[in-house]
Amino acid sequence: MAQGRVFRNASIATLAGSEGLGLISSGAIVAEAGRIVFVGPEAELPGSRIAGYSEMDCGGRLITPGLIDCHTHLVHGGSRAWEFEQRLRGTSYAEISAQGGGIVSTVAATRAATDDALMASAGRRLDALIAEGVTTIEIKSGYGLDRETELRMLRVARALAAARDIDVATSFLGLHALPPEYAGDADGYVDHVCRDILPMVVAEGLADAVDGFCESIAFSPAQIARFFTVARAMGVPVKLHADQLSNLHGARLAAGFSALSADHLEYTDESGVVAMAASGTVAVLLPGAYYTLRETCPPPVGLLRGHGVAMAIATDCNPGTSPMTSILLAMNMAATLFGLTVEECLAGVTRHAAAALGRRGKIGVIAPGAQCDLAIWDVSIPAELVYRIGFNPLYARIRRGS
Ligand code: DI6
Ligand code: FE
Repeated sequence: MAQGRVFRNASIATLAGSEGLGLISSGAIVAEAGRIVFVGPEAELPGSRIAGYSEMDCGGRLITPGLIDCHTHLVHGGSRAWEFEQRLRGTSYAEISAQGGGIVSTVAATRAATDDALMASAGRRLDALIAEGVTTIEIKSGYGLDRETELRMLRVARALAAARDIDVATSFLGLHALPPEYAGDADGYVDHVCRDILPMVVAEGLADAVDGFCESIAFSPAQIARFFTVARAMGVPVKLHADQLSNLHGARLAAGFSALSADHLEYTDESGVVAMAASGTVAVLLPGAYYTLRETCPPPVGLLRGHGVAMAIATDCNPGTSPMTSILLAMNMAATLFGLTVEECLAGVTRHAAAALGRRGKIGVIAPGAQCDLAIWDVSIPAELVYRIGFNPLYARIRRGS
């Protein structure tokens, strides 16, 4: 069977158990038709089954599951570098907004961009993540805020999956910010999203989940709940930007809708963490935004750990608050800024990131039945993946077995 493939002579972090890295030294992996059929010590390789399979000698290198960036705003027009420069000069965020900066400037740039321009700029960012061993990425809409541009953003995200060697999960972030046309009428905009945009997104199969931004500068818990109720009735799972800048009990709200994930969580309290534990909602930590905003209140990692809430880590790649296209740096920041262990960091970009996308066990683990997405690293121990800053030790990236 020509499509069979064997990876041997490797140290393997399977991430397959419920805890730890699941390390196998002197290990091997067998893939058939893009799926893993065996992982274990080389001595246990099923000899007759793999006769004639193509082999790769990994030279003792470390293999992890292909990495998963489970929260990005990769598709957007323009840049906010000028705004960054202004802030360095001491201009406040409010002044910048008054000058037409902030999210609305990205909305204007995204609406004005052609599909080709959106593909090209997102493609360059995507290539940076692919070069670090990312094999699945989540991409949100949310910089269109009108029907045409939201649909375009999601179509571009889907098209990126065909243009590159990567799996893309899409989220319809309809409630990201209030578009200028609806200034002073947030409820009217929520109605419009629920009635006129979401049904078209669903009919075209453009979203694997919906997302919202629950914050005083964005949408209220009641508005988010209205949107989530409609989405759930249509069978679409939900995710939420929750408690990033203040505690509006977004984590609890998300858990009440059995959200796949609640993301950010800087201001989440114990009742939110308890609710997430009960609903199996994954906590997605976004240290790039925390760093960029020079936040001082980190997410409640001790509580999340204590209540057994799975923690994922993502780049939050967006032009305003996290202009970051490195999942390795996100891991380093999660360790240094939030106190995650090496094992937690690696689980955060593999097993738990998969769960945040509703793909638990299908990706993000090296186990029989999972998709054979692998990252092979020129490192001697797993900690090296978290410890270096600005260095990429990827040796090879395997997607669906090849
Ligand atoms: N949280 C954020 O930090 C950003 N969006 C969100 O939901 C801000 C995005 C931007 O400034 O463009
Ligand atoms: Fe975000």
